[in-house]
Amino acid sequence: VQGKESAGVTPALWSSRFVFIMAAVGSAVGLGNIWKFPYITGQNGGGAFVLVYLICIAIIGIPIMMSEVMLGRRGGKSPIGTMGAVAAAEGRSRNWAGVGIMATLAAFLILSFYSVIAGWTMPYIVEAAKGGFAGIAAEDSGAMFGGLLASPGQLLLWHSVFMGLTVLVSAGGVKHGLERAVSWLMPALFVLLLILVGYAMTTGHFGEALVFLFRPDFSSLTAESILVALGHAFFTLSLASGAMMAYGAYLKKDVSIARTSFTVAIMDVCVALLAGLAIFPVVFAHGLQPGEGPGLIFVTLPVAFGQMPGGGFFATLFFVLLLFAAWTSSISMLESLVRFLEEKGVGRVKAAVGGGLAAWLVGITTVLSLNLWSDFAPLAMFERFEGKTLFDIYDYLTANIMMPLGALLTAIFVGWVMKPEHSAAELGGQWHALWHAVVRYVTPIGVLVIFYFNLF
Ligand code: ILE
Repeated sequence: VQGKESAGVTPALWSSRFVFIMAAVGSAVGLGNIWKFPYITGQNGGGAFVLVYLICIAIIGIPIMMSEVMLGRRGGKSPIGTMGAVAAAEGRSRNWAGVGIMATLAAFLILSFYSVIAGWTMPYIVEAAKGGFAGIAAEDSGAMFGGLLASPGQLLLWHSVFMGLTVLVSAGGVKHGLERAVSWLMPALFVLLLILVGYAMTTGHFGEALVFLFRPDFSSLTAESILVALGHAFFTLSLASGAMMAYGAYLKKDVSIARTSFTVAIMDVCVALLAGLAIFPVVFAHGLQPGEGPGLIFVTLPVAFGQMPGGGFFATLFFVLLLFAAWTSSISMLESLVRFLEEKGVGRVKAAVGGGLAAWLVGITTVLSLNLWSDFAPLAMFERFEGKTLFDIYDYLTANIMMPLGALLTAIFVGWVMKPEHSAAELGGQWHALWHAVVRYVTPIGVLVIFYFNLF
């Protein structure tokens, strides 16, 4: 099925395994690790949630990542094209392309709000560079963040800049630029997180944070928390959004998909845990609320930087790196749509601009749900969506419904529809049997059970 014949598209392959890992890590590591993981951990009670998240990554996320990269490499097209082509090659209905359509749609919706959140990093860079965090108290930091959210104009401005940056790279082709950017970005981010963790150790509340993050208290675990943990495993690894499938299409034949997927997942988890270790000691030291919500890192980190020697410098660097991490993720969210449009004969530049513009428009509704529309809960008639703004709904719909559903269908496809010889040809002997058993049974049953307990 190595069809690279699609209209005018000649994707260059990644030049090495290292480059693919960098691109995949660039996609995986983003706001999900540094912004979302800490705040949902705080909202869902800590340790037990973290444990479930780690289990979901290990037994559901990694096998699905292997599946998506494998399918992508086999199909060699956009996720929509790939699913249709691989299914047809198995003698099955091309309607399996629906899995690709849902992934592309999820990625589009995510991109729309991701860009708004990523935009927050830019006023923080400006503020940090001006030395605005020096000695800042927790209340003032909270007020500063509140001020940003209350301003639709500011949010729109930064959302527009961020979407522009995303389109810029996407239009030039992801391979170009990404290779070089990510290989220094990820190590730098890592080092900076370590410095932050080092600071967090001096707050006197590090032990408390360790207990919060790693001592499971199962009484705080609800069926919904488990679903959130599952959804986050997909979100943070960029699964069920076409990203890994699209990037897999550019992967050389001789690269081990299993080893590569492990590496990416481990790096992704490390960044998230480091972010948690950097943030929660500060939360406890300043009497902030772990369950504070999406503003958590934007309220806590300025306080930490404000007290650290050289804090202005480190804060600036941190928010710059966060911006870059979000950037290398957002371009992967646009990739499946752009590749699909390319296959339909639209030029890459047009496809990137068109896709980005549409996501930007939808993103405006997220901007508004943070202020003018903050009381607008369009699905309030359903108990589950009570008090949820449009932004909350996009987040819930993508991470908690579309991604688990997409992953479930992917598992069914590779576990039950695709012939094992075909997946073995891509995955190599060593891991194949274990992987196959997992995607056949563990993944589908796991996702179904979690869905079941959330519905009934
Ligand atoms: N995986 C990335 C993150 O965790 C993005 C998620 C692509 C949509 O931020």
